[in-house]
Amino acid sequence: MKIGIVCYPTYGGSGVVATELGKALAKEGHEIHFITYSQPTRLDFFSENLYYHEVSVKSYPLFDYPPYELALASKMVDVVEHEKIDILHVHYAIPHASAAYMAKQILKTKGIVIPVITTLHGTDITLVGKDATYEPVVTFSINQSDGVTAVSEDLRKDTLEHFDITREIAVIPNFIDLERFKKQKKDHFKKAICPLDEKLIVHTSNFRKVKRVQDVIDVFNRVRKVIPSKLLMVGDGPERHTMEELCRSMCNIDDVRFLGKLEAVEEVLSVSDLFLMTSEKESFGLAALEAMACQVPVISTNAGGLPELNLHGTSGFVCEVGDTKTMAEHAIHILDDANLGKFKEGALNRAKDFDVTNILPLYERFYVQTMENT
Ligand code: GMT
Repeated sequence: MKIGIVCYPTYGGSGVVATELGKALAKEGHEIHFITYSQPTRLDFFSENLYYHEVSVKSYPLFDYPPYELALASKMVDVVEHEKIDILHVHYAIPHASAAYMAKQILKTKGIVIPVITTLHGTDITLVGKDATYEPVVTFSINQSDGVTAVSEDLRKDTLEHFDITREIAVIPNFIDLERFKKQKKDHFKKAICPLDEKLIVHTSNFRKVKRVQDVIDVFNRVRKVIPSKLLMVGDGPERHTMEELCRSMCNIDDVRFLGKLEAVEEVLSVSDLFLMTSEKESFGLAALEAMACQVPVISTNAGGLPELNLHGTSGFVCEVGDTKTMAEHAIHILDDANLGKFKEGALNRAKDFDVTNILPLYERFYVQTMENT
């Protein structure tokens, strides 16, 4: 198949999923055309089946807000027409689904029928999309898509509850490449961070308010009083500075390191003992899955789709949002040498359920079905 993939090219989870999906489909022999405004972060190599079409937005003194959506729709029309694309798959509803609708209508006037699949990722529904600013357009463009998928059952339910949806939404969960995300031997790295054999706790996110990073620090603070441990904070975002200040006032700053954005996050995960995901909303929790694949147990909240991923008592523990006391108690239990091995194994076994080789065929089947029905 020739598949056009539209996504955000940045570090965000939806862009990562879209890029990894394109890469995996290309390996299977499909021709993949990424359409976005800059080179997707994880698309930094050559493959004969991968193409990248850049959307450039012309500015003009009249435009306070350059119309990206129009430039994107025009680019979709151009790529579908000239590359003979079979299907368009857009990730994150805003504004990709409505731009795809417009492209589809334009292509129709040229006698070209292009099926459109929209994958909902989370904040496009749970935060941004629900707002009256975008809700009518989101509802319309979901209903006009030829196929719609959500990355968890919870996100599917949430979408049906809050939007007037007249079509089916299939659940295709996110996935992981276990060839890349696996425990690597990085003992020298562990020694450098934990010279006294402390336990290593890690958090990765985009440091937005929705991640409740202050809870990560609170949990760490409780744990380190019982078990000698260190905390690594990976990623960057609007809350990072405030969180660094909070660490200074709450903990021994030598015990916490902020690493910023990391390309090879699996190297850090390889030496970690516990991953904390304290979000108040999380449709899936890809970062937690990456940790599990590297044999790192997870303490997460029960927000959104997290309980569908993290199995309470097996791959880690699931707690109420904000209940840092219980999170810390579970963390101390996991980090006990008598329990750690069992939880590491549980985390890896759970990750295997989301191996790309299990999930990719679900997307391929969905493409074929959607093309047949369009
Ligand atoms: O987590 C974020 O804030 C980024 C966001 C995105 O849209 O890129 O992630 C969402 O999509 C990911 C990939 O499907 C999911 O793993 C994340 O759980 C989801 N984030 C939220 O729902 C907050």
